[in-house]
Amino acid sequence: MTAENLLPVPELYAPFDQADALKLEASDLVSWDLTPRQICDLELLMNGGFYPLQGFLGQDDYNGVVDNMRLADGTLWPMPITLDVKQEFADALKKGQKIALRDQEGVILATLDVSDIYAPDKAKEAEKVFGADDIAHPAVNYLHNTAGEVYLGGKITGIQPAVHYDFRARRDSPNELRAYFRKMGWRRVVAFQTRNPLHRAHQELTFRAAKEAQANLLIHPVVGLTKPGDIDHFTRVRCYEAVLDQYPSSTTSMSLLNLAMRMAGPREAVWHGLIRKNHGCTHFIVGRDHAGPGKNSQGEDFYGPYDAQDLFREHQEEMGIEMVDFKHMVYVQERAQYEPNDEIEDRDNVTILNISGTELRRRLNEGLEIPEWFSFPTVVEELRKSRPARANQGFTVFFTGFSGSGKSTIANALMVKLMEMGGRPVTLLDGDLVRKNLSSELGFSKEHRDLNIRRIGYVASEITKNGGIAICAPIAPYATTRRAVREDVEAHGAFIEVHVATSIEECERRDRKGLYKLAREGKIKEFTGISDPYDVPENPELSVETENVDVDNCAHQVILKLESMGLIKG
Ligand code: PPS
Repeated sequence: MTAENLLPVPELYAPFDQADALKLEASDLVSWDLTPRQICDLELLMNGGFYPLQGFLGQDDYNGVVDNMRLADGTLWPMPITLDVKQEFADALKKGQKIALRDQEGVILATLDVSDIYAPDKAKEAEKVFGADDIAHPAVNYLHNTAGEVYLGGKITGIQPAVHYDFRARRDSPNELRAYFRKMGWRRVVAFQTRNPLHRAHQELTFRAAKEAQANLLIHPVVGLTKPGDIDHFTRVRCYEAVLDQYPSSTTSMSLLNLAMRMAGPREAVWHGLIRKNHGCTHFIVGRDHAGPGKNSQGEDFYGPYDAQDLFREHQEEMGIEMVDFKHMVYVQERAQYEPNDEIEDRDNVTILNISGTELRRRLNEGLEIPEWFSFPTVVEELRKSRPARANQGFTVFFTGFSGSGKSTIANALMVKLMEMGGRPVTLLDGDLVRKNLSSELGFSKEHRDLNIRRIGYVASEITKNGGIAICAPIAPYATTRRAVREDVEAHGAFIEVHVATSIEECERRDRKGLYKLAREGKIKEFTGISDPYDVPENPELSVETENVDVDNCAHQVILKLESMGLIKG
């Protein structure tokens, strides 16, 4: 490996003395408010983390990357870095126009010279880049349900980096890291990518990887966007800081990477490698199921466990960064140490211990012991602070069903029962109440219904985050919107979807509010179940039948479900 890793990587910022003038000029341009994912991408474009990209991909580069992981000029690049926008925004643009890119507070971070405006084939992108057009994959779900319909491509001129107020001293651009390695005389550096807290096994394997590669170690965790449901980066960084003391001093460093992960397994591993090369690293640890997205909608893994290592190995020479393959470390009780699982020769005579990620979550959720051989007490303490046992966490019960199905009545009964138990504040976000207080300007088009449900989801996720119980009872007819709410809530606590499965015939027969009659007469348009769709929940946590069961019993079924999930104590 040459010392090329110590030289600066090109950045896309405007020269220092021109930035103010550019900013002034940019304030008159049409501007696009970047999404959180686009802000992460822009930061790495501007600071050279995505070198050799010069901006968001134009159509030829995009096609090349999707089809064969190469830019139009043949350069290896596995991930489409695209600026997705809404159709209306794109319709008002012309090729050759310059636009301003703003962060979520309205600060102008860069300008884009729009060279390409194109509609991607999203199904093809999903198949080729993520391996399947299946929205169980978080990036495919994002592609279809969050990303805009049109992509803009073109060169970026950076005006200022995105501002971060948290862990400022721990964030480094590629050139800042290169300068640090130069100063420390680190010519060989092995990077460890992670989106999870580090426990003893990780500490052991990273230390071994560094020894094996005769390199220094860079712990390089992702703090941009990771997989929905992951532990938040604030908690993780405090955990990493607690582990850093465990490495021999001055051999190891940590820096935070503001990357928006896609969970694309093999392609993601190659992408991670290129990003680490740009950050001055010479080696990169690739593990089993690197950046794996979990199971597909058939319950199978999206990628084979070693696909990422295979693809990386195939390209590592061209990439200029070497793979160190991750060993699966397990604890051998008799020798009180971690050892690579496949190197234990006397396995019939020793006790091999391991705690999986799922088992760890269970122990945290149930407040059970986490042994010292598994993790460091300081790490466990941090985790327990942010993830108390389930019985003390907030959660959301989300009722969905036709108008007049009994949602509100059951939700009210549930609220009273939970208030009788005490311990956590309970808030009811009933459909009618929300429409009066939060969504009074909205009607019943798909767009308005989605907005209404996203508002409910936002409030519920805030309540859940702060340890309360949110009970929601809207119709919520669209599965994709319910899924989005689930994701918002599950970042902070449990989400229990309850389908109030009263048939449309029964709701119409009851017609409590007289609305079905009006809907049949065409006096109310877009009425759910009559002249508007309802996606029946496929996998709700609970489905209650109201036709032969009374309200008290339905509410009790929910209580039993909550007990079985450990959310309330029996
Ligand atoms: S949605 O789709 O989730 O946004 O609906 P929601 O906010 O729960 O509001 C449903 C209540 O509004 C009344 N209503 C209608 N429902 C469905 N379709 C149409 N077009 C409509 N117009 C008015 C109806 O009384 C619903 O109350 P519930 O409590 O569900 O019976």
